[in-house]
Amino acid sequence: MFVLDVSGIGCGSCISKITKAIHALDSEARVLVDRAAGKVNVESSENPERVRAAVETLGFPSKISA
Ligand SMILES: [Cu+2]
Repeated sequence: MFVLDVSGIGCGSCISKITKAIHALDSEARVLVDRAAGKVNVESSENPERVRAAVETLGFPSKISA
């Protein structure tokens, strides 16, 4: 599992966009978005950097949480 710090998650629609983008990379991924904390927990064998880039492409500045 890895965690992304994601800015600008404003509403449920943002959450579903982010979730869909991650599922496009790995349909089996488990995605848990904590909107208040700006954290996206991802359980996936996909490369974290690829997932981060996919989320950022949607317009949400993202970094891999240390
Ligand atoms: Cu939104």
